[in-house]
Amino acid sequence: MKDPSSQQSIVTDSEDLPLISRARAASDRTAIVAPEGTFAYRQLLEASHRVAGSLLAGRRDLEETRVAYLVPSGWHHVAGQWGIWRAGGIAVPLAVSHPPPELEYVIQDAGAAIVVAHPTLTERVEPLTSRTDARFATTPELIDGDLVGLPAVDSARRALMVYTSGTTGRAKGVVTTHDNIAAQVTALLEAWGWEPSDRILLALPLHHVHGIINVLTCALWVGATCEMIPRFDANAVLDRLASGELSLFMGVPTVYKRLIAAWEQSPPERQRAITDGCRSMRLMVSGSAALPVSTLQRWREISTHVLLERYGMTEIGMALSNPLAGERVPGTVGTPLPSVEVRLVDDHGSPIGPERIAGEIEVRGPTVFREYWRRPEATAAAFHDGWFRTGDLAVVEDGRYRILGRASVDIIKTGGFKVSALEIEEVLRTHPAIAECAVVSVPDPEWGEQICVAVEEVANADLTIESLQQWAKERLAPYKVPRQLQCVQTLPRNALGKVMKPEVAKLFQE
Ligand code: MLC
Ligand code: AMP
Repeated sequence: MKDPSSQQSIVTDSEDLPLISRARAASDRTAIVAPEGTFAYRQLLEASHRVAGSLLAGRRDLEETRVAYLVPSGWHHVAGQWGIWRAGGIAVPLAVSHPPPELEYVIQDAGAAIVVAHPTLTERVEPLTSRTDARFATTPELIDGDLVGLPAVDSARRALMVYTSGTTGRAKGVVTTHDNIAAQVTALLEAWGWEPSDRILLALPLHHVHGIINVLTCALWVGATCEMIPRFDANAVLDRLASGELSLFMGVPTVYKRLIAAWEQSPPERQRAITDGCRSMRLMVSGSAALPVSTLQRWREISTHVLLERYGMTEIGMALSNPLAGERVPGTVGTPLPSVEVRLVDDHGSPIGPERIAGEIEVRGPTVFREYWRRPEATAAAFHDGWFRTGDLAVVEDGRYRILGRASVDIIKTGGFKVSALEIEEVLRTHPAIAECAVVSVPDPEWGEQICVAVEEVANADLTIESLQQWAKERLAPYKVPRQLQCVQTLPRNALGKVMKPEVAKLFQE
């Protein structure tokens, strides 16, 4: 591997994505602090240039080739992601927590022509590429590439594809362009007052926008420092908060629940150090799922911070946010971010005028994604008069939005991850003991919602939650695995034979 700190001059290339030109201006500042070491912007520019050279392998431009990459949060991840962009490719992040069938689905659906893995994850993903024509490469090989001329990448081009679950079919690739990403990032930089002097800890996964956009890309866009840990660990995060070296932190509500629990288990001296460290920070943000007011209050006692809650979605980046300065009202998600238009509509799609009437949130503006990958019908159905239909219900109170829930019972948010009940059912129906099943969620203090499944068994089956979980873990992401099982004679159905999900949910609430 080439020494990433080498001073060798970088071959000038013609591309000028803002992220890259801004990084040039930040040259000697620290970009990344990761398990592999500490890296300046200059080193990130060089490493990603080499990655781009390797990916190009003699071509002038990847021309929106999908490059799927399975790389833990850290230096190789960032160098890889930037390298894909600089070579003109579309970055398709794979989740390090996913079992092979989920990875294979994304690789195939995206039509990835190149699959990249960190050496520690080669075994999980390389066999999958042998079943497609995809080229396989490891990150050290890529970072060892040559400094060749790079293509001019137009910012209107597709940049990123994040897979997200919906109410129909399997997960869809949400395609955002470089322009979309720029709009999403600059809205947050302005609203949350990002500065080059900021230092943020990234403890979220890098296959979703919360980690990719709000934390990593915002930090690197502004010339700030992003500290990366390979996976969330409450005590490791508390140690960093206690250091007093961070200025920003962002997490989902489950992360704050975990931090509260770990703080409560700490000796008084450590508790004081954590509180002091937090006091010296300028902002802590929560999002991706509803923040319970009790969590906000407890974290305020511990950290002195009123968490800034905001609302967003993979397709639109962030849309609504409580203010950086000014009152943050618990239970609300504030007002539209810069450049984002938000409205509420009724069941007929008509905009709702007066306050205090609930409606579906629709969003318009430069932050909104381009398309679902290779699904023109689903893309068309997601828009209404040029507005993106979020499927979330809200009400406006005193000018601030309050999220009420989702229009569909089949969308579940657990630990900040969105999952589709229908997608889980499809997989569970292939279990030999399951004749029919219905997946629902119940409220859960730690995870927000917990996944439950009611099952009609085949004759003489003896299904247990343990055996089902073991089976499901090999096929589904860990956060999609059901936590409770009820075996029933027949699922509750209406006169048309449709399973009544609210009745199923009652089986688990009793
Ligand atoms: C994991 N476990 C769960 C679970 N997830 N149990 C119930 N419900 C879930 N959802 C179990 C595992 O099976 C395992 O059990 C144990 O918990 C530890 O698993 P883990 O994978 O190590 O979990 P952990 O790292 O502790 O995860 C907690 C977490 C994680 C909060 C760090 O859920 C997380 O990273 N969430 C963030 C998701 C996110 O980034 N969402 C943003 C989407 S974008 P066992 O028995 O096997 O030990 C978006 C837009 C926006 O929403 O607005 O931001
Ligand atoms: P995802 O599709 O994974 O990007 O998740 C987006 C969904 O998360 C939204 O459609 C909402 O349902 C939910 N969400 C995000 N932020 C919040 C929030 N602050 N409060 C309630 N729900 C939220």
